Amino acid sequence: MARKGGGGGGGGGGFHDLLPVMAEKLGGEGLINELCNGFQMLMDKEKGVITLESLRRNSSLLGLWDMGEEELVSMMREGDLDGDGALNQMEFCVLMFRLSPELMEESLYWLDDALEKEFKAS
Ligand SMILES: [Ca+2]
Repeated sequence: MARKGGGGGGGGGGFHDLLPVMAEKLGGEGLINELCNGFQMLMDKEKGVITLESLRRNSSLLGLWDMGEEELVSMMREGDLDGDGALNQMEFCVLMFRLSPELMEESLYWLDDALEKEFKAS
């Protein structure tokens, strides 16, 4: 009934498609909060960052994150801006926005601001 056809074809769907919908519903700030909640759910509780292992373990908890090992690995690689092998909250949020170009446009102001703070802080 609610099963989607699957069967190859398009570019994957999944959480990519969800972001613009969420953005509309929640507005910019609300979405950012949602993303950060996502981070909390996916992170390694002890380390306070998302590792490949915590991502693998927790992504299934979210249900909608229907991603294979390869996608997880490439997501980590793409998101890890400072190359320490883990995603911190900022890297995670930036990655989410990068994965959703539509949303990105609307949120550039926020990203700029956040990145500026991040770079100044480090
Ligand atoms: Ca990192």
